[in-house]
Amino acid sequence: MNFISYVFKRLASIAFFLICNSVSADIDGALRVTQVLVDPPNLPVHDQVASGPPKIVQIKMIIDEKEIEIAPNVYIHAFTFNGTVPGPMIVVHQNDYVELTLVNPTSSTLLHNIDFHASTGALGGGELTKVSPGEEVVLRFKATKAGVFVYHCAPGGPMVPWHVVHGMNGAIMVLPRDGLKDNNGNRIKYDKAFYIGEQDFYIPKDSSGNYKRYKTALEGFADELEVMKTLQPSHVVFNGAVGALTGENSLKADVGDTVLLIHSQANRQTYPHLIGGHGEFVWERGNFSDLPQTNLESWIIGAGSAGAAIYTFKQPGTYAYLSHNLIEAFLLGAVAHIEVDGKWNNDLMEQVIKPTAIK
Ligand SMILES: [Cu+2]
Repeated sequence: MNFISYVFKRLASIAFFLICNSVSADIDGALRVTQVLVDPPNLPVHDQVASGPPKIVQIKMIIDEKEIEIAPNVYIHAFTFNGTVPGPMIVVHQNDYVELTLVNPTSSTLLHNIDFHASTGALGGGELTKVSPGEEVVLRFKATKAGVFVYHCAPGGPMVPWHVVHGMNGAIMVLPRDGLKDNNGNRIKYDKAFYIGEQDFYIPKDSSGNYKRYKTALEGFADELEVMKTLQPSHVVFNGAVGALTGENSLKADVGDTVLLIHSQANRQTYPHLIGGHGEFVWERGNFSDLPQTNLESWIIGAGSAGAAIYTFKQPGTYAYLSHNLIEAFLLGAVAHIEVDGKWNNDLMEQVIKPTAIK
């Protein structure tokens, strides 16, 4: 009995060894970890400084075609990674491997894929990740460049901009293995990080001037292409809808918090500005290999890229973080609020005399 049990245990351990090796030995035995993706503006749990050698970071994204309300009574059949606009932020360290399982459920109507600007080769993975409804695919790429980068769907031809302006984009942050550095090369730690994904929408209007609502995404295709070709978005919003990051949905911080704000725009240029604060350290084009710029009043995120800015809050209050194309911020929706708690510093600002009648 003991002998049978011994043989059984040996066989089980050999089988276990083979299974483990068949999974982990494909990249020099790199450790596999699973990253649980979360909805923006939050980032997944992550270390700011890498521990150990490069890992294989496994993630899973499920494509979700769903109608969303982007402003009161304005709807679009969004194409999403994991159900949100933008898709989830991925966080890895330089030279980690990103291993994505991309699932296009049978409930979908269209083919989708993913182009990672952080990757090298084969249309950013776009050529290797085309999945029709009912299919899934696994792509692995090495994140060799440190920075923040856009990813987006790119199925080909006019479908590329059409899918992108239906919300099918997101971002990945590839941190230097030893963390972020300031302009003197000293380590910066952030207390909080938020992901703001800016989205331009092009919603057609009917002859009465009301926004049109379609039964299916494809029904709106021809109308939407005409609006898209004007290059004049009907809405420019943060995180999928007007007001997604204001009021009850405001971001929260305390005086003294060092906050990392990552901002992506997959389709056009934008100009982030923090009213009442500054971009103390800014990677305007998202490249963490270069030293950051300092103390910017506003900064430029190029079309098809992400940028990152760090600010340590010094005063309490409600800060507006917006596109300083103020028409887009105040009339089209590109604004977020950050509510900051703490003690007011009169040395930095004080109302010396309240408004009174002119003497
Ligand atoms: Cu798509």
